[in-house]
Amino acid sequence: MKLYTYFRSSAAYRVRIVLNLKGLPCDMAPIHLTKDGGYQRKPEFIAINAQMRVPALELSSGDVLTQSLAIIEYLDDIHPEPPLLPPDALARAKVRAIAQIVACDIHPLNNLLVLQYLKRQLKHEQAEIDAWYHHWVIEGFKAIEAMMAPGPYACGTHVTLADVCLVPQVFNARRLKVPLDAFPKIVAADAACLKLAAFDRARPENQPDAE
Ligand SMILES: N[C@@H](CCC(=O)N[C@@H](CS)C(=O)NCC(=O)O)C(=O)O
Repeated sequence: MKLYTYFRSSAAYRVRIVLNLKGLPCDMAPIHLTKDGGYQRKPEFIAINAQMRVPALELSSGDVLTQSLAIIEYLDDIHPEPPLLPPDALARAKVRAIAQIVACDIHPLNNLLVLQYLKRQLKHEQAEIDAWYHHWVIEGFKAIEAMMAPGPYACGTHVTLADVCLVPQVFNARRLKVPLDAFPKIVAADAACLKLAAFDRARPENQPDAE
């Protein structure tokens, strides 16, 4: 398999964690999202993902999957061990709710494309863009903090999809200097996850394209 990735992309980071958790070998194909106008906009990559985003996962069959949650669900279907969701339906819904706060509510408002649009098209000042970013992370993290189970991980004693989504979002929040003091459970779950080799190897700074 080949993962089209960018070291700082939190959506690609989610997929890297899952590949590692499941012990799946995968070549990394870095797509630089900012250099030369962004390699995601070059015709070679548009042929891979018409949405011009990472991650995209090329399977050995030649099929290409896009959207991190769809990729992760596919990997979990094909390689069920270790599972990313608990067996019980109620517990599964709780895990998915945290994952979706990150993937559907926080990240789409704060990803690079949106921040660039605020700056380039709508001409907002950097301070306003930073305030936008902080606001949406803090709103989402407040809810997640209230929903989290006693640890060590986001939903209890096993790593789940909630952790897979949360850890990259915490990385991003730290990079953009969002204060995390009000979120001790999130900070603790992030630290617990990063002690695991699967999470550590997926970190942006441990990628071949890290800058
Ligand atoms: N919902 C998508 C989001 C993918 C996404 O927005 N990726 C960002 C990087 S985190 C990207 O490729 N942005 C392209 C750009 O900034 O032009 C997913 O979960 O895969």
